[in-house]
Amino acid sequence: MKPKYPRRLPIILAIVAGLGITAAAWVVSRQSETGSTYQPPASPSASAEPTAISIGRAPDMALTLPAGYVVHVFADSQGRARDLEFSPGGTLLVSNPGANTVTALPDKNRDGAADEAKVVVRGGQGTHGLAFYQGKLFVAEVGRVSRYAWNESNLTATFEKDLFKLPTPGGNHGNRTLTFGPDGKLYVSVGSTCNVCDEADERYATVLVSDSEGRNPRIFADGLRNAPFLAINPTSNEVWATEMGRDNLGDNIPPDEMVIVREGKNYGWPICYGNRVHDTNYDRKTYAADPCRGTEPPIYEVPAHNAPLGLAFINSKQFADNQQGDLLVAYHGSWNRTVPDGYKVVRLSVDGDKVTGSSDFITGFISGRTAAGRPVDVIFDASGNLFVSDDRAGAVYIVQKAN
Ligand SMILES: [Ca+2]
Ligand SMILES: [Ca+2]
Repeated sequence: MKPKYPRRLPIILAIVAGLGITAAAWVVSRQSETGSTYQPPASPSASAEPTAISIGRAPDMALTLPAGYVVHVFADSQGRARDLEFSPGGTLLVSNPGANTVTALPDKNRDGAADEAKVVVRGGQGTHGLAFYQGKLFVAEVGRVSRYAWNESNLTATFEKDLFKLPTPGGNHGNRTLTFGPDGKLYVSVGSTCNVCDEADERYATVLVSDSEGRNPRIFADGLRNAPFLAINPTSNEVWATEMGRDNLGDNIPPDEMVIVREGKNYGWPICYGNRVHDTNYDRKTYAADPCRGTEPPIYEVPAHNAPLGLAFINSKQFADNQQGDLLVAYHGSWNRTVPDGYKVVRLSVDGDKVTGSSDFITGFISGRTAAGRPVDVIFDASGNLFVSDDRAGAVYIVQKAN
């Protein structure tokens, strides 16, 4: 299509030259597509060029989203697709602890579907947690945190070193995750081995912290039965997490939780759950004072057994202004409930340190008692597209605002 105002191009190029080649190319391409005077964001990142609405196929199940959003399969045949992470150059990686692999899913032609699936890490035991820091890839297995050199142009990860060991065996909750704070601190979530028990190794049921080289790993917070995914709140720079309540107390207690993980705090497990409720089913001791009084309550109670996993703070032009800073959370779904519940992605309204409400964002992973999919992790790319992993369907979906 012929640009409407071709004489403007040299002027525009001169203006944007100081903003960098990426910005210039982006403005020119928007100009020639639309002929309009579209204003780019103030500082578009290298991978912020728009992605077309995905050419991927429809998911295996009929998913329902709010009006205007569409979902397609970005990649399939990914087995137990779990943790999602973007490389600094904008390549999506997904872990598969079933096969002990990390797979790169590049979309260089930006048609919203992975061009290929390239295994970049193979081996290990329970390969699950992914993070990038200063251009390096960090991987958490059941028993260790390791670092890899990352080559964006070849899509290769080369083992460099182990940072530190993690307690083994993993038991019931062996999927470790990790995230970096803006100050370079490395946080690692280590779930409990059991439903409810006293652990022999104090590193279980904690979030650990170390520096970015893995020096001096120590317990940051404890009493966390299984905080399966961590995310840094971009406003407060604090560590937010999902947290799974115990099983076998019936359909509706205890709640799962959203928590802010703070240094030195205890979150109650194994003797307390929910909002400082003493678990007298497990802990039969009597106390002079309430043993849960000094524990940290959740900031939000998720319905029992919904199994919240991955979480992402919304920072995407494809979401409304009043939803920026809210959370998207994947509810993996119940196994321990008479009527299955969860199996969806929700948006939690966030106001400062509080969650003020919940609304469904993606539903339809389950139909009756049959779940065709189970959402695990959620992540945005630089242009605000949302990606969701599904460890039952073995898929990664891309969610976009179509209008
Ligand atoms: Ca992730
Ligand atoms: Ca592609």
